[in-house]
Amino acid sequence: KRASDDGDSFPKRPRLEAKTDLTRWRVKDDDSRHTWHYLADDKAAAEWPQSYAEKWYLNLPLDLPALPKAETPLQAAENGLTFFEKLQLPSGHWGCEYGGPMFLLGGIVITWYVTKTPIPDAYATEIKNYITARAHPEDGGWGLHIEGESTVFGTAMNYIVLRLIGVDAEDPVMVKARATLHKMGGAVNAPHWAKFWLAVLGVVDWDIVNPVPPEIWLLPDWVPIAPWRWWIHIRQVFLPMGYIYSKRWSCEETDITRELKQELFVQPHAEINWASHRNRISPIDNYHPKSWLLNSVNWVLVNVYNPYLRFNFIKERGEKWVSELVDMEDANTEYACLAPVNAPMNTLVCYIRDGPDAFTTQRHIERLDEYLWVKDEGMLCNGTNGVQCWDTAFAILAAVESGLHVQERWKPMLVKALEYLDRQQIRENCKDQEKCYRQPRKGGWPFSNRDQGYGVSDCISEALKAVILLQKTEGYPQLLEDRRIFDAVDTLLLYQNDNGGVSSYEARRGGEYLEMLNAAEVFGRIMIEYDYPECTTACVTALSLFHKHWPDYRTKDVELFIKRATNWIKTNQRPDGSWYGSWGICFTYAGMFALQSMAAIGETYANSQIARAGCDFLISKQREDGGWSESYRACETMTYVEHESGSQVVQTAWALIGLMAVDYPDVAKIKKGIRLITSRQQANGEWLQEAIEGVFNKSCMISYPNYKFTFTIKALGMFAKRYPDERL
Ligand code: LAN
Repeated sequence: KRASDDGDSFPKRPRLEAKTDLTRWRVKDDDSRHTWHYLADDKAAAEWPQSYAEKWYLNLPLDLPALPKAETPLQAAENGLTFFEKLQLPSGHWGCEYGGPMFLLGGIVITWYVTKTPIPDAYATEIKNYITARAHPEDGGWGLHIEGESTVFGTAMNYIVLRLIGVDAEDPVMVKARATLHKMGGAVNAPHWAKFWLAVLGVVDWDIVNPVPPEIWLLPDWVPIAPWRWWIHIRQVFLPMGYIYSKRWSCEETDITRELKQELFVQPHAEINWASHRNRISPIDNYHPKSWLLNSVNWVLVNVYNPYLRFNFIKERGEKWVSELVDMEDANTEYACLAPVNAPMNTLVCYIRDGPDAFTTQRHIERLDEYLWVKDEGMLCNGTNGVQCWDTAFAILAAVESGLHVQERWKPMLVKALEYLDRQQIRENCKDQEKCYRQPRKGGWPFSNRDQGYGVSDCISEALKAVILLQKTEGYPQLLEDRRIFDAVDTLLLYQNDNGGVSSYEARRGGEYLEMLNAAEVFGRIMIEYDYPECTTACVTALSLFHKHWPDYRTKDVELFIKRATNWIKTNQRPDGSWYGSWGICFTYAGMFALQSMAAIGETYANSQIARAGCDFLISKQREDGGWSESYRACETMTYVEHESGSQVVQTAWALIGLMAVDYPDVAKIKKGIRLITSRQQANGEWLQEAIEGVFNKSCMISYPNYKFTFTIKALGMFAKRYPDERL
């Protein structure tokens, strides 16, 4: 009898059930390293009861009593906070699903499969359920993100995931998806990143993958296209990809991969001329077609460099340097990695290089679990290893904005949140930071948690504001001494670009010409850091607050930063008064931030043309019911688009915060928006999930489930502070 269905060295395939018992799922909060556990054993389940937060993530009934009906906006904020407090996790932060992208799970599941990692039955069952629930209702395929139309990328990757976890090829879900995949020309029409994973799995030949030479990392730093200049997410993906590409490593053939070879293509597998499909891509996937330059470079690499010039010593030097950089990324992130695209790739590098039992490989495999999340629809892959610091900072800011932080009632929750941010501040720079092309991070905060270890301009800013505001309030512990606040400021000041704008993870290092080398096809504007009104504003407001309390620390640098940043915000305003947002949807999100920048330098509706135009734009989009309702389509089309399902609480809160920040004078209009928010509040204080809130790379949507608390409460609190006598 065989030990497994795929050959002796493979673990047994998971057993798929129709569903798991959602009341048995628990999330372990190891100082915000989240892992999901299925407690099949009754005793274990009884000893570890499900918390409100877990029930809420899983959409199970919370059975909370109705709160006294809010008569004022402040009471509505308090009711909201009463509910939100129940979702705080033991380590003091707030967790959430962070789904949306539909191209991430494939990397993880393929990596599990090829590294022969057993997949727990409960995981496999809920992965099957999530992917099935998210199949396109008409054609049964999958898109780049949950709201998108089917693409070869999404369909091929999710089809493979389902097959690898044991779904039968003749299951109706698979039959329908396969028909859609075939209609789009089959997997040979997949974009580069999918072709890479298909080659790893051994279902295509490496000749179909456009070159990713690790030698590019040997270019001297002064070369304008050297990889250290690329946006961090692109360079950290191309790094491990280059190693694996260079090794042309593929998994041995198994029953499933043999079957996949028949299922994924419209041509007979044996007859496919792989090299001839290298540049084939379905038009739906081809968001950013490769430039003539990149196509020419690829041609030279494939036809001249690889066969004639790629001497072993160059190849080996490239591999060695890339392998060292992979190790540095692993060391700098405790094997968590930057995001779920490079995490499985680095895992695979360690597996290929160090073997299955090595610490590096095993540690990676453990940490991959932190990208997974369970909700009522099933198990998905989050866009990062969480939203911990980001959401926790906004939670504090919402409470402070409402003035609730001074009440004893809220101190325990807020002190826990402050202690969390205290522990999550990054305390050291990366070891040999110049060598691995990292900018100083000491004093910064990450988007998720400290293990991940990447400071982001606006994550540092929001966390810094939260810490300062609480620590400057009587009765709060002084956890961060001044030196640590200064460290944060020193790090923050490094993020400004030459034109005054601020980017995300690093200051810009290369020119826009680098987009000519964008090989990913599915995303636009990813090769370098750009300027963002959101990130720029967060820095402005944080530095302004800091400056108020420590006017003597680096006075000139701080003032100049603010001046240059707000000047950039002004030039970034569009003729209609709006700002385009890159990380939330879209003009509403960016408008809120940009107007806060204006407020920080004393520019208001009364005295500033910019602020007035910004307000007028927002007001022109207010709906009859008082709310706002921008759709994710606005991000793609770069024009304001209304959401088909009407006003959204998060959108409404964003618009109101922007308007109130610059003292928009017509209270009646603001009050109408506030009424919309309170009318949607449930008796237990919560707000229900509405349309998706976030975006990246213009085309990919992503969920921020906690925004419906943090921003609504903030808007209510701001209103209550400004108009204390207004009743609902
Ligand atoms: C995020 C999430 C947070 C976001 C904000 C802090 C909101 C923003 O203001 C700055 C940029 C940042 C940190 C950001 C960058 C890109 C991320 C990490 C994401 C949108 C979450 C997922 C995305 C990442 C690139 C997904 C993996 C995909 C690849 C193309 C590598």
